[in-house]
Amino acid sequence: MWDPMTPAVFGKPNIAPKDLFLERVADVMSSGWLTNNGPQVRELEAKIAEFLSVKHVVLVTNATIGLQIALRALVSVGEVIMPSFTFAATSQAATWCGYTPTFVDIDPISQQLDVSQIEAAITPRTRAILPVHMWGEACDVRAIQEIATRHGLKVIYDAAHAFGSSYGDIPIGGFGDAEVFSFHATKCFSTLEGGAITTNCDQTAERLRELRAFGMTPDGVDTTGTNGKMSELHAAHGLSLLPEFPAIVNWNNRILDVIEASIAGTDGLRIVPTGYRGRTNAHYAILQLTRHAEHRDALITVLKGRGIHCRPYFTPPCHLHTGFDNRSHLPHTEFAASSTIAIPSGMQLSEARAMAMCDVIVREFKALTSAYLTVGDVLQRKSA
Ligand code: T4K
Repeated sequence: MWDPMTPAVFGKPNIAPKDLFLERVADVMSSGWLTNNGPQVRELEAKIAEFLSVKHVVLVTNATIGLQIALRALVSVGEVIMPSFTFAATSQAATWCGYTPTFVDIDPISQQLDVSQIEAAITPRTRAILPVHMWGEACDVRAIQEIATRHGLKVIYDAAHAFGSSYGDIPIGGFGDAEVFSFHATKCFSTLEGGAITTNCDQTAERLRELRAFGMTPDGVDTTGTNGKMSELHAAHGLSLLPEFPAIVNWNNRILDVIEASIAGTDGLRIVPTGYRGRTNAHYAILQLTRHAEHRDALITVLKGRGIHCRPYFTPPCHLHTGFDNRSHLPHTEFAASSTIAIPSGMQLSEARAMAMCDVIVREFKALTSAYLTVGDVLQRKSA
């Protein structure tokens, strides 16, 4: 039985054990070294590099700044191919630095950039591909790299959702020219605000470190620099949470299995599939109304009243944001943006609570939509 008095919230942070965190906070405060590539930042960079089996980790203030720094380090100004079905940060990182996004539609099943559409979007001004490991699932990295190599393009992955996920057995972090993780409070692994750029290239790493700190180089100051440094207190949270992270991922996967099994078989609903290209951190449970999508927002409101706090994503999709040429039509993106709901998942749920939550979701969906049968529904029922 679902208890609405004990709500579940999409985006509930994974918080480090208080005693470990406060111990580190005390160390930082008494050390007198608070930011500017301090010891906590360097320790977290080294530990993440080992965890992801990647050569270089450059911690930054957040993934948005991380994407900007990675673009500036690797890509000359021009067009960047990316999905429109993503958080605003992906396209804003590019436009803020003067790049022009070229939006490509998604595959309707995975909700990831449709790789088969990349080549048609390449023009003489295209400089890079910026795919998103959507919902923590690895992109088709081999196919993307093959296209990029053939056309001389850089690849920067928006890996904001994908810390701890893998492509086969290979951790996300070492693909393309660089990958950018978000460690925002709502992410699977968090430094409250924060992010990391990862790369296996020594030269790129050096450039990323320079641009993160005002573009200061041994020869002078580069005007494309910014301040993207992570503070010691943010890194301290990450260091205190990292030992817990494998257990979090295991539990997330268990809960996502329960949610998938509980929703499966409900006509008109599905959980967006993950885990088919490798293991994911299973941080997101993404519900989609495959039919009756016009009731998405009503369903979110009803569920909120039942203590299940959800969030519609990504509405509006990037190509419809103010300032873009929003005459282009990306049908799968637009349908996903009107039909997708991020539901609570992970550490806040027991298996029994996950099942009870899904019962409520299914019941409320059926109650909302049964009053609105389409001709197709009626014919289907008659023939059943
Ligand atoms: N690329 C992609 C693909 C991304 O998804 C993101 C960020 C980025 C790049 C950029 O990363 P950062 O620059 O942020 O590092 C949230 C996050 O703020 C954002 O980081 C994240 N993606 C996005 C998917 O979700 P909002 O606008 O949905 O956040 P908000 O405030 O509505 O919170 C979402 C839910 O989390 C709510 O139900 C409440 C809950 N929550 C939130 C916070 C902040 C808590 O329970 N506690 C909290 O402290 O963007």
